[in-house]
Amino acid sequence: MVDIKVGIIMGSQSDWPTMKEAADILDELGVPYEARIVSAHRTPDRLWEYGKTAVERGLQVIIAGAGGAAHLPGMMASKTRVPVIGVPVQTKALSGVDSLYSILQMPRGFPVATMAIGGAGAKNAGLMAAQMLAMHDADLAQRLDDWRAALSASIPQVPSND
Ligand code: RP5
Repeated sequence: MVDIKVGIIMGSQSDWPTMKEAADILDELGVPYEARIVSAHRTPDRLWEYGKTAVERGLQVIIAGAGGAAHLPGMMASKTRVPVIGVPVQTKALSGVDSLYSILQMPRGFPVATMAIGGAGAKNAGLMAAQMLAMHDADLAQRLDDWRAALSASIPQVPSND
């Protein structure tokens, strides 16, 4: 059975195109994960159950994305000591600043590691989760080092006019 250490959760199906960026980079790095829709407002019992069982199920990091009144990452952080990385999903009305502030401004005692708004934040959340797991996984650490070196090598020194 595959050992799943990363949970990707999101408030709505509409968050998936953003959160898929986290899933894609984890795929690229060979990190197994699960993806679930867990809404703080629409499915609070599902949220509670997910948080209550996260440690015993072996999760080591949770990536939580939500938009608007984005309570999911903070509520998940209140329910489990598994580290939560929050991804503010870009919204139409307020461009994701609402999501950012909702996720970022946690009270003392219940931290959420908050990423940038949108796809860049989701991709960085996947990378951050992989980096956390790489602390105790030498093969993954090597894959991450290779990935980072390839990204650096892809950046030209001289700007192009094309
Ligand atoms: C939040 O409300 C979700 O995380 C989503 O970003 C936003 C809108 O949800 P839908 O109305 O598209 O389902 O709970």
